Amino acid sequence: MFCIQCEHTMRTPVGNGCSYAQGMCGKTSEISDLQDVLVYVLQGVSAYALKAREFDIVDTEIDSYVAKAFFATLTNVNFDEARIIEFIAQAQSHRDSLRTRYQAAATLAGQPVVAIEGAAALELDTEKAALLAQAPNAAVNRGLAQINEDILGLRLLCLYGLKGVAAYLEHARILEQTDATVAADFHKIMAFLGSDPVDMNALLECAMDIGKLNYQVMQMLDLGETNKFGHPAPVKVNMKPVAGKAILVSGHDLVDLEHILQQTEGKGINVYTNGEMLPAHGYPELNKYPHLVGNYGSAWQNQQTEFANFPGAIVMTSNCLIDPNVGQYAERMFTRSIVGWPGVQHVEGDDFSVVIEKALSLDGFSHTEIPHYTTTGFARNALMAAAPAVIEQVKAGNINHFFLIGGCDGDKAERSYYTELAKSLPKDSLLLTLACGKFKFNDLDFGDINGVPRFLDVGQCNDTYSAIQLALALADAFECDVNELPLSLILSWFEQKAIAVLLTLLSLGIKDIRVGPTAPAFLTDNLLQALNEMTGLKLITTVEQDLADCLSA
Ligand code: FS2
Ligand code: SF4
Repeated sequence: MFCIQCEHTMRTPVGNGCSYAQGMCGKTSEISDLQDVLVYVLQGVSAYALKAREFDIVDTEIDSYVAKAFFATLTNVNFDEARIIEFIAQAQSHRDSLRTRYQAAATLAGQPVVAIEGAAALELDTEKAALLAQAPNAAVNRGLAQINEDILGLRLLCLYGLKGVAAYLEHARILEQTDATVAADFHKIMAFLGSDPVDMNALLECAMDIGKLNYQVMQMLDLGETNKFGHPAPVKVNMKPVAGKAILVSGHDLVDLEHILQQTEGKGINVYTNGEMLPAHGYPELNKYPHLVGNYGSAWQNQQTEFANFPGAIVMTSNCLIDPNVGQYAERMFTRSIVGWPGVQHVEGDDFSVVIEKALSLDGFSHTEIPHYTTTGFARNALMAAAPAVIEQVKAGNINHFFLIGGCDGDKAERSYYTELAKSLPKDSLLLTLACGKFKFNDLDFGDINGVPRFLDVGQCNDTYSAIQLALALADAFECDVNELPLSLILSWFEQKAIAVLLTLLSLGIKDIRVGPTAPAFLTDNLLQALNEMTGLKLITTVEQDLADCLSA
């Protein structure tokens, strides 16, 4: 086992990365190895998807499958060995199908048939032992003896960034947003990474291409969500329980939430959002359901206590899932889509009866607590509607700085930096936030500046797209470059969606981003220095120092 993809990876004096019997997330070495084999086989699928395209053979089902299966290997998504083995078998069959069709088309056209080496040539038995035997060849640090740590670091930056893109592609697909050009670009990068590249410049270029691709995918996702559920509008969300039977919906998939809301209508069940699902309240087509009563709990790392105390059924629609056996709620938890945990019931299709039955069989909340509210819904349209008032207040000298403090949450003590930072912001500044990192401060009252709320929750991690639109609009209004705006981006990262988002911001030329709580362990000091020289990317330091630097820039 060698996995170094998230911020919680093991860091030891003799080397970084989870490499023993189990990762910090609870992923066993066998699951980790099987996931490596899956990713390697998927790189082979992409290699043939690309070759097939030379003869206009495009299989959209396989395009979607590659992204979906890749998503299953993201941190805190799928811990179910049987499901990973099934993904590998399907991937092989898709690769073989594309290869056969490509070979037939090339032969028919009288062109030489190219046999692709590496990942694309791997023939696997689907027995677990045989798959595990292949793990050293498929490991993400394969061939380390032939390359230096900087090349490995760049390969991993690209691989993990692309994994984040794959997750957003799958979210977009569920919302009926697919794009043949985007799929081709995705396969191209996937196949390139499967070829074990060694050229530093090509890898750096690839990282920027991944960022640009992710921008397009976030745009597709934004379109899918707003087409289906309307444009988010600012809304107050109760963070406290209401008496009655209950279902908790966590993760990013708004379509699942809609199905649950539809199927629980009139059944006396209250539905709550959790974690990254909180921004769902801003969407008119979801907020219209009166039994969507609020949000329960905070970010993923608090699941084991918060879910244990939730007296209803729990649905994980996507990341982040952690061991449900610790809090003994596995029997009232349900996974969806790419999510999996052995022994937790997996719901396929759109029928949530089993979840509803479970919720009805449980006690629910016995009493209603005094409400406490947060506000969400400041996505693209709401931000654009607020922009004239914001610009007016900037011109009047009442708003002097914008902070984007967002990204992933986590349980490390040093993440209190983000709470302290939010509390310490000057009163003439606005705070934009997104993703689950907002739970570090979204229960605080930030007040307003002459009617403009100081706290603006833009949405989920993928709604970085909306924040970018606001930055571009402000730059346009003030006739300057985005980097000349009084705007500071201070990000927290944990998993691979955050890497994809970071690459997007870097590929757009956004400079001087701060990231924490620690640097990705797969990036060497050389790479961090190179990125700093290219983009000004730096690590967070102390609240006092960073604030002083941001305000004097
Ligand atoms: Fe939070 Fe976890 Fe959005 Fe990340 S719920 S860290 O995967 O995706 O953010
Ligand atoms: Fe370790 Fe993170 Fe990989 Fe889990 S996902 S094994 S915690 S690096």
